[in-house]
Amino acid sequence: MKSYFPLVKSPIKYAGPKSRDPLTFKWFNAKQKVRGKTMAQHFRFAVAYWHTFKGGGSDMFGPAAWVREWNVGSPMEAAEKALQANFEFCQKLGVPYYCFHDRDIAPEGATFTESVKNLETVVKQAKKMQKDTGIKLLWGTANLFSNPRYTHGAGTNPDVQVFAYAAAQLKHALEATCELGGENYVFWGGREGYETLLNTKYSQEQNQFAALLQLAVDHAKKIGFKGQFLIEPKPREPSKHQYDYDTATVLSFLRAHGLYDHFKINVEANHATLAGHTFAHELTVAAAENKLGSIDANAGDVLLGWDTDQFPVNLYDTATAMVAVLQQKGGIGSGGFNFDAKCRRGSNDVMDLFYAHIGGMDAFAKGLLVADKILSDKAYSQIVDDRYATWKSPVGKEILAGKSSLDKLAAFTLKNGEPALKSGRQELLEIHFNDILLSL
Ligand code: XUL
Ligand code: CO
Repeated sequence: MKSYFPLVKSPIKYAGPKSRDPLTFKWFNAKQKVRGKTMAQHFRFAVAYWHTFKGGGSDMFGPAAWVREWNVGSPMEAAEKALQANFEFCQKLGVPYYCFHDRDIAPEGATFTESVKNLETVVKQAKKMQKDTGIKLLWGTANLFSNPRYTHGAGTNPDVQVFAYAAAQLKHALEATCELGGENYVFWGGREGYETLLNTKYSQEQNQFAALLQLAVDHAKKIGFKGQFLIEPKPREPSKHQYDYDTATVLSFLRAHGLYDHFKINVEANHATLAGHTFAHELTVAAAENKLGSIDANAGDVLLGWDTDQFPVNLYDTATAMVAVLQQKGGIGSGGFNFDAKCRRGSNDVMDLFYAHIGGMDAFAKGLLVADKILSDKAYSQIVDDRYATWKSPVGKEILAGKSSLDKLAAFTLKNGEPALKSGRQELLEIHFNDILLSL
């Protein structure tokens, strides 16, 4: 069979931090145990199909610019070649999962029937390749945003016929995910938002979106899909305002619509920053409710400010992110880390795909090691614990147990007077953090 990556002769291996060979891992050591789990188990890395095999380096000032050997022939021929490239790439990179939108793996046809047929054909091919290679599907999703029919949204479209079309597409994407043993199914809001409130019935659209999610939950039951449903928040792009703004918004939406038990969050780093949060903030909010389901581990560019979907290289960001991830008991469960990232337009060589993924995996592996050290560092945790020490006193315990009253606290305040001013020790903690990061 044709090789699309002939320069990578054998799977990428761990060679340790001293290695200068760019086709080795310096930090990601699949078998190395951290907190009782191997790195492979912590990360469950996945390759994002859309950027890696369907991306062409396009940006808002220019169309696709990359020549890819798998992107030739009829749309269905190209689809099969891209699949082959995907499985070769995952195997050589040593990544156990991939993830896709329905329209990444199979082209949209001239009619709905043709689109369904295309998807079914490709799913059969993918199933065989999964069996041959052992590479698995982390998650599937439906592209309910690229086709012009979804301009005004999919689930939140004011036209019920578009809603029905989206639901029909979702049905087949969910069934494809189920057929391929996908471990999760993702909803990213795409165009589920508004451009102007002048033409928008806000609560009607919220109810519609909840109805779409409920239909998916019902259908999963019907077809025996046992995977985890995930929602990926994003505040804007392409819409001016997207309903799944951030993790806190999504969790409250799920609660309000009786969907809370069926969904977890897929946190994306670049979406967090678009929402004015750090990546670690979004992970922390999700993990606080044991709702951290999976991660799109990319990065934005502070100077550009839009969703640039870059590979992560900033060790401070990966370390603070992993501190947040490790807060969730049991880790990310059936989820994993995909990069949802693309090489820059200028990085047009297929080898850049390897460098980018290796760099991202290493950055997160190093982040995990740093996070583990931070969380086990007594000097560090003592400073944080000391800040909250007074909550262990009788008055603190009584408040948290719901047994206090404003009268009691007024009496307490009369007796104790003005609280002492205490330092938050931010700078000291920042020094500790860097000491650990640099010492590893
Ligand atoms: C878009 C984005 C999507 C989702 C999957 O910003 O992040 O690619 O990850 O639909
Ligand atoms: Co994403």
